[in-house]
Amino acid sequence: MEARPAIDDAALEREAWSVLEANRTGTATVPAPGLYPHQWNWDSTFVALGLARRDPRRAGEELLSLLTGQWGTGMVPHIVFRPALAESYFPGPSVWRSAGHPAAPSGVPTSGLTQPPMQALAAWRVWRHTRDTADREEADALVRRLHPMLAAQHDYLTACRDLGGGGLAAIVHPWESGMDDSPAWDDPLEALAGARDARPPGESSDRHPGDHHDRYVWLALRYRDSGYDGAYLRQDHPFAVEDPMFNGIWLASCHALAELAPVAGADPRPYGEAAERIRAALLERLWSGGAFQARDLCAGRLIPVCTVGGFGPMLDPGMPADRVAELVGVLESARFMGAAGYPVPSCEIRASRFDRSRYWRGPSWVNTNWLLRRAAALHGRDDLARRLGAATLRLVRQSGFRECFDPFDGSGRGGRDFSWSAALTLDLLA
Ligand code: 9YW
Repeated sequence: MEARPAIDDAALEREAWSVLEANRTGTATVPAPGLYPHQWNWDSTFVALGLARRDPRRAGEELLSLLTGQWGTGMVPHIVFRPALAESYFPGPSVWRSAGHPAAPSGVPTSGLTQPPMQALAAWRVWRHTRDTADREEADALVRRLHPMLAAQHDYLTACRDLGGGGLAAIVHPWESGMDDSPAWDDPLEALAGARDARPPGESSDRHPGDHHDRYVWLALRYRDSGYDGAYLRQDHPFAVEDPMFNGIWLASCHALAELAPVAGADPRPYGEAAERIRAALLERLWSGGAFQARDLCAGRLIPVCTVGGFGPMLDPGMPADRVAELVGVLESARFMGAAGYPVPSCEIRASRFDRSRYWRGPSWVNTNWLLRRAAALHGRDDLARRLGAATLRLVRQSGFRECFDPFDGSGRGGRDFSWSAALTLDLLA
């Protein structure tokens, strides 16, 4: 295992800023230049969340820059491409073909999928941290600019993604979860009939189990070939899953929109009502055996594997205390934190598909740790929040700003100099 010499807070902070400087391209921050050279949706939003207290202006620019990719439908794409590097990442703009689509922004190539809707949460945080300072007017002005775009994103999810008809948003591709290779998507992916090899020559398959990457591409092409059509998603698309993390984040963003609405001169009530509806739907549709699980709408059943995504609904301050207590029990048990030296494993350790080294199949991540720390604090679980923050700092001190980490020994996995690991560390150090 590669361990670094001890590093103090000041040095860690300097390193984090230099990663964010190196990964900056104009007004956007890319996740990790070699590996992911474009602007990714929730990556940028974690950068904004991490910088909200440290550099609110840059955080605001990051969000505005991401939203230049927003479609006329309100959908915020999961990748906004940098035209100069367009085909350096597969699948690039020539696969997504947003340029020919009437709802896509002109001159900004994007993917046709979305990612967890965290932007309102980030906008709220930027605003919250600047409202008592001299920059308050600037923060209010940012909210006035962002609010219509965030409202449109919210309306898109309500109108086009409630594929199960029960009040939750469905993801239509594993990439939309932000946790692409999670064991939670194995069964729905394996059930895809007719998926064929779509990998370009030379593309390695190490990143994904079996032929899942081929299936990702096949699924994306099917949706593209429908013209990114809403009716197609309802009637024919073979992957539709209600994910507790995606919906927990959506719920948290509804609360954020309710608080931001008056700043933008809008009515907060629809967002408060939406939050109530999503909470009720989460409890009715995804709660099972003391935890939240994802629902496979095509198979008509819950997916029986517990992942870090199952704690997403704790981001709702209104989640009933008895449910929070059960969730914290699972989180602290040997299924997750109790048996991990470096929490929080992305999949429960006892699952047959748990893999300590492979991305969302086991490793611990700075972004989900940060979200769970926030959720714990929201529910007055201060000791849990403190432990999550301290463990996350231990990971980056020991192994650097890696993409993810082995949950047992804390060694780094995936890309280096990863933006959200650096930005959220700055927030943890503040
Ligand atoms: C992909 C960029 C993205 C993240 C996801 C992570 C991975 C692979 O990288 O996805 O090709 O989109 O799973 O959360 O946004 O860092």
